[in-house]
Amino acid sequence: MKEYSTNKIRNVVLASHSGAGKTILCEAFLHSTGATTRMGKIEDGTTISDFDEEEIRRTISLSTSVIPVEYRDVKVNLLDTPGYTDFIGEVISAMRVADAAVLMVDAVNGLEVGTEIAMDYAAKFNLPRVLVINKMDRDNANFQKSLQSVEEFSDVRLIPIQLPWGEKQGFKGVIDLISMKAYKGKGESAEEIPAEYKDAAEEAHMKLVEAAAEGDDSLMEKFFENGNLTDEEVTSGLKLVVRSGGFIPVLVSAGSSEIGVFKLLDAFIDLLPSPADAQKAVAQGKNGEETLEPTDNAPLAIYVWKTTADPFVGKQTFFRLYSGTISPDARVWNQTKGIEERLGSVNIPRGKETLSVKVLHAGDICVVPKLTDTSTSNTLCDKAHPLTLPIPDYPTSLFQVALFPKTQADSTKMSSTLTRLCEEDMTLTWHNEPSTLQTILQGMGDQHIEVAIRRAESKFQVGINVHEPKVPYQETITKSSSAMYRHKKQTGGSGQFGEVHLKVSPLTDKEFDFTWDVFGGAISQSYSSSIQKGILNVMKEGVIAGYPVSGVHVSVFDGKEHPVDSKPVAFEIAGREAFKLAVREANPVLREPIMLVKITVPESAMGDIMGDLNTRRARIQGMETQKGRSVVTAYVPLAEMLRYTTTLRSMTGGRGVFTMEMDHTEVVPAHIAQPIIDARTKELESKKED
Ligand SMILES: Nc1nc2c(ncn2[C@@H]2O[C@H](COP(=O)(O)OP(=O)(O)OP(=O)(O)O)[C@@H](O)[C@H]2O)c(=O)[nH]1
Ligand SMILES: [Mg+2]
Repeated sequence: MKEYSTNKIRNVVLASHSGAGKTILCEAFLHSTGATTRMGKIEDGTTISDFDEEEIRRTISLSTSVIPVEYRDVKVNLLDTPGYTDFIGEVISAMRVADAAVLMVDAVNGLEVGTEIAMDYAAKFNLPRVLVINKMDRDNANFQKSLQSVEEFSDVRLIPIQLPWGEKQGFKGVIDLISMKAYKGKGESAEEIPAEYKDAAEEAHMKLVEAAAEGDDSLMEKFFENGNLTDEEVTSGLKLVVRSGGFIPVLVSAGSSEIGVFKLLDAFIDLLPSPADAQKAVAQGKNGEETLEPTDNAPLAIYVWKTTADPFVGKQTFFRLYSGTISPDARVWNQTKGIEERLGSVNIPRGKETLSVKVLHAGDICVVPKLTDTSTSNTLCDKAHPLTLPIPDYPTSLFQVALFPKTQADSTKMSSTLTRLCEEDMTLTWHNEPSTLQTILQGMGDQHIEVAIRRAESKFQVGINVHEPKVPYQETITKSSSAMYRHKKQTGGSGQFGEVHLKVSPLTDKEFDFTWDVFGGAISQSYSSSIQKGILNVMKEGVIAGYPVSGVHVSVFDGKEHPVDSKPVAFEIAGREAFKLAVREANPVLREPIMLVKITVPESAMGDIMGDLNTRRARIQGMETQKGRSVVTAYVPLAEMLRYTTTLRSMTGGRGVFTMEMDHTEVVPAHIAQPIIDARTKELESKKED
């Protein structure tokens, strides 16, 4: 691919609710600029952007693709993100490296929650924004209503710079309010605005000129003097107000019929900043913060925003070059990992394709193969000039599942596969839960998990079954109790004999304590470690419900031994059994993790949320409302929160979010504990029968 210098690049993230038409719009840009010879279709799985097997199967985007569009000697790197909320991590990573955001709404549906979330993130990243009202060709498309729905939500003013030329099946093209010309179809040539749109266009033009004048004091003066500005002045004023976040320009299109595409590209190129004049990135250097100059001769600074591992294609590392240049075979320093990496070829990604370049200039986005040790969010730089670029905050993934390998062969490959999948995705994590001995995968929602499991299967040939995870209950005792056990096997051969008397008492500040209180040498202290071993083994397995025992002090105070038949194993068994008996008599209970939960929802959903929390044994700690959003904090048992991600989403139409962290443990109420204990008793009995 052709080389593009810094000021000839635009890095633009496309973000919206699922289905607003981002992927097809990219397809339209590629087709209308001649990069492809035909438009791909979502339904046929033939788009450049959604090339992944799972994307094709589900007909939605699941990860961000880079679509470079070459137009007017500029390269617009479009980052086509997934709109489905489970994949918000992809949107965050893309926004991290974009200089501007194009937000989209479907002209029939108006503002939907996915676009609201995207708008919030774009504001958080301080990105200049434009809004595209797309699918103007659909039955029931309504420009004014869609615009209004966004205006009601947005803190930033919206200013149309185009009006639709017709609507629904009659959507012909766009009326450009800067040049005051009409553009049919793709927008190749200008014509007079049709008479019936003249008045509306005049009125909208004046509003636009006034908004543009706000960009600059000298423009404002001119505007007051003459009552108008030239096209160039309007564009330069708009550029400034868009960059300062003062206004969001509004455009219209119909991606699938390629209407308005050139005028969109014109707006991206004219109004959105190139890396040379975008907000500058800041990195942590040797002597504190350093502002990165987006030029070729500045010290090298690279942020890795995406990696993909594929056993066939190998590892691909996507990064943005913030400053400096790179060429094939360059050696770079991975500051995060403290290792040197050698880049092989340097390529521009376009969907799954990679187009090689000789030099990559500051500001560009590229992909390189085979950087085995570099992972997402790493910084690459010059070893002599170490830099670290900040990693954005990702939401904590709270949707958990327990994983079980389908076969023995799957079991040996499962953890390495999970590690690779999680390395690619900042919102996916896994761990082995010691208290339940389960392998836990955490993601943003059921779809996110499902996609990960399918990838494990199709890419890494690892079969995994998914279950609801066990709650990490703990068993503990609530009073002291003593018990004795005699283990005796003295028929034939070498015998076994050991007798242990012990006392268990509750311990609040520690998991376990053991004291040897045998007086007069009834049993030799040399058996102490065997007895302890027997006890610790039971503690792991549990006594009443199969969960680990904790908070117990054990005192061994008496016993008996046999001069010949006593041996360590006999005492291990006696210790184990005596402990079980003692625990059963010590009013054993289950304790459960109690989470501190913070739920943020639109105020109107508050009633439903509170009603639902009441059914979850929640203890409300606080409630406040600000700017139409309510925040509830509550203590809720983890057992009641396992599928809350899904519940909250359906109660709030996807507008609710929550966080939770383990706060303390509490005794499980008897009516809830009993069925758990009964189930375990049954399980043990059926094992005995086997
Ligand atoms: N009528 C009409 N349909 C469109 C237009 N653009 C896209 N579509 C259709 O709308 C559906 C969704 O389009 P996509 O491009 O996949 O939407 P997206 O925003 O990428 O969706 P996600 O990847 O899920 O976030 C597809 O069936 C498209 O064919 C348009 O301009 N007009
Ligand atoms: Mg898409």
